[in-house]
Amino acid sequence: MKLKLDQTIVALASGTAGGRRAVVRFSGVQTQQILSKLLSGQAANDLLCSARVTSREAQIVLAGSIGDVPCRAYYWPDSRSYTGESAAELHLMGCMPIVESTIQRACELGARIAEPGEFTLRSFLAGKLDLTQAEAVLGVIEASNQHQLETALAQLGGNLTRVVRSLRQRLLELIADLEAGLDFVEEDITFISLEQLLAQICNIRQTLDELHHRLTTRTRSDRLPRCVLVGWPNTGKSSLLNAIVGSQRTIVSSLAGTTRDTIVQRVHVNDIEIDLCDTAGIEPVTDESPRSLAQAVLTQTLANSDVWLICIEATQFDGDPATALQPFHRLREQHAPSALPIVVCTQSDRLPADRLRGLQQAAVEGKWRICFTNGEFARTELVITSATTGVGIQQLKTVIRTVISGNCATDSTAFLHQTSARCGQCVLIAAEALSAAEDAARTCAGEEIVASELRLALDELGAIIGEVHTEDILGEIFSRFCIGK
Ligand SMILES: Nc1nc2c(ncn2[C@@H]2O[C@H](COP(=O)(O)OP(=O)(O)O)[C@@H](O)[C@H]2O)c(=O)[nH]1
Ligand SMILES: [Mg+2]
Repeated sequence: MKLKLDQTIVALASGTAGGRRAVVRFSGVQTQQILSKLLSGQAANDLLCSARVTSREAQIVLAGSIGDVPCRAYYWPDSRSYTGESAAELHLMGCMPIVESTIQRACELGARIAEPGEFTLRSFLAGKLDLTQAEAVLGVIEASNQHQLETALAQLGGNLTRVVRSLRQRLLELIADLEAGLDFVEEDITFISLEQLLAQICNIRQTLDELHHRLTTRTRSDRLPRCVLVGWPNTGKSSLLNAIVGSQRTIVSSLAGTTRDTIVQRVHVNDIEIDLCDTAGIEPVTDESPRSLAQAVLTQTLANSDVWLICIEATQFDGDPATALQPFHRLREQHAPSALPIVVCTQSDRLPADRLRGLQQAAVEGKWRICFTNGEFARTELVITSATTGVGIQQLKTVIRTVISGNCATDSTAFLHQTSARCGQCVLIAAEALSAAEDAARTCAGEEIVASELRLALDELGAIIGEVHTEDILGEIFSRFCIGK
């Protein structure tokens, strides 16, 4: 991406699908000059006058026309605009031939068509937004549900910026102390003691670790938490989905192998939305039949899910929990080691009363609270349900909600997937640099070495917000925008 900031750019900023109004956006040094030639009559004069009397207004609004077509012009004469330079918007009738001829005329008068994301790029370069906020602008544009919009707005509001800026400030102060010490090495003045230095490094390192955890938290913020029903054929997975949804969404049958494709249904569990997936039952088929293909689809769904509802039919609960869960344990290790398991007993209405009581007792005692991987306890209660009577359905929703809120990012602390993917590595390198700085300080390797490791961490954090950037990074981020944004 070439940065041609001396040129004035123009583009349609509203949709091309045709609305009542269209917005043509301008930015650059020639904005006022081009606009005054585009507008006819009094509006053009007013614009010239307002520009001559260097305006105290951040925004000037003019009613005018382009040829015979009435329009409204919003003009920002100076750096107080979104892009940090002279900028304008023409609000016209939403008629594409009028819009196109206006843009063409603007180009004849010296503007050029903006590249994708170029308005936001100029805003970034003018210091109005940092990179994480620029990505959030894209997140807002692309948001397709309330959850995504809230995540993008929180990031636009600076939830990541604030953490990174404060970390950089602390690093800068530390580096300043170290370098001041180096300047006065002859005089033997100490600006920071070794204990203070180690304590500060350790403190910053902790914040970085927390940030890394937030950036890589299980639920990727660009989609809803995903919950999959997994179990042997005929355990009642499809019936359970229907019971949770409250309608006949997926086919139920006593014939094993009825469900083949993954069925995804968006549902509310208490106050949040999730994607609930019904899948084929696990079965060992190796031929080329559709049932075998269904197993491949199942594997993919399992790998992409945050929560596994492990469905076991009520009459199968006699044996040892560890043995019953062993196959699921293996599957999870293989496909989704970080998925959160919840054990669900299905068809509980089929149990005689005494056996049901025994199972309820086992649930209360936590007998089915199983350790899944490497000592990491999946703190999951056994939830006893029946799709037929509706028993346990509300409890299951509550457990899903609790598991998700305990382990997945909420909107205000989550970051956009694009940002997390870009920044996770920077935070990791910064944390490693801090460890190296700590080692260097402990072994008295020299304050220059400690300072150079801290500078490395500083640069990595700078890359997150864009204080340190390359054209490649900018090109990658801004080329994903549409023209006009
Ligand atoms: N009594 C009883 N039968 C159920 C219940 N849930 C499912 N079934 C029956 O079990 C069979 C398999 O159900 P289905 O939901 O298709 O199981 P899937 O193969 O795991 O999706 C069907 O005949 C259902 O009517 C339940 O809660 N109680
Ligand atoms: Mg089914």
